[in-house]
Amino acid sequence: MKDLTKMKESLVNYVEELDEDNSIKLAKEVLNEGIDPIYLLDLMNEGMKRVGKLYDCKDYYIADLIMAGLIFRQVLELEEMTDFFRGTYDKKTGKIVMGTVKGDIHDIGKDIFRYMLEAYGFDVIDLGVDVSREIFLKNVEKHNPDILALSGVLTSTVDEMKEVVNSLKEAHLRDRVKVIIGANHLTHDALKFIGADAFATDASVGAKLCREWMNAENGQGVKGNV
Ligand code: B12
Repeated sequence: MKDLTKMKESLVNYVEELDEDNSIKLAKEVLNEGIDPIYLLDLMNEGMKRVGKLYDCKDYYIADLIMAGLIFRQVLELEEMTDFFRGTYDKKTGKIVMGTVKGDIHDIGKDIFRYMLEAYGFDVIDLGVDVSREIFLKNVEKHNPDILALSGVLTSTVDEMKEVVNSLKEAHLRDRVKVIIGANHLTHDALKFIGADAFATDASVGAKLCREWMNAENGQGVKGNV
């Protein structure tokens, strides 16, 4: 019988130490032991937070952040993980346009959110990273989504998120789309400042909220024009 608690601790430590081989090997092992994939992401996130702290203290450098990102990405793309996120809904729940705002190239949290939405049966148009307000606007006009989701891991993205929402207002589109913003640093004050409808510091909380919005809108989670 394997000691799962010890395995989980070791996994966070391996990520912190940027030990690629052992992180991936152990991630596979804990999945085989039946750990919830969402919980595995939380463990990986804990390791990333420690990496971030080491970077803050100047013990780690940008190359170390890159390495941490690569390790997380490989775990996210393990077969067991992609199987877990594969959609089980045969009807389209709703349509979402999403992306990381201009000035920010972090995409792991955004991608986790996307996988969760896809698993819920959303039709997702992911615009990628470093997306300008003009591109967001163009795609809202083009796709007429139910929801616009903005990611911005850097604290400096708050102003850009506000500008995206302002662009929607100027184009008279704000009332036609719900806006959710997501990142660790977001707060109620930031939400108010930006003018979005909701914020989440956790992708799974955000994805659940989007599903609730759709259920409230049409009672069945299926949009008429999808
Ligand atoms: C890996 C990493 C990188 C990688 C990113 C690789 C990639 N493909 O994403 C690279 C090397 C590119 C990078 C670059 C930089 N980084 Co960096 N990076 C990190 C690190 C270590 C982990 C980020 C991560 O992937 N975490 C795991 C994922 C799952 O977490 P997440 O993205 O935050 O997502 C969670 C939530 O935010 C939320 N979420 C995210 N998006 C969305 C969207 C929606 C709609 C919802 C609902 C939820 C949601 O859900 C997720 C959890 O469930 C963090 C440290 C940390 N504490 O996070 C620093 C960190 C974010 N980086 C930081 C910095 C400073 C930088 C650089 C400026 C460094 C530099 N000098 O160049 C550049 C910025 C480049 C740019 N223009 O964007 C700082 C930011 C500080 C700040 N105050 O803004 C951090 C916090 C490190 C630190 N402590 O200093 N980085």
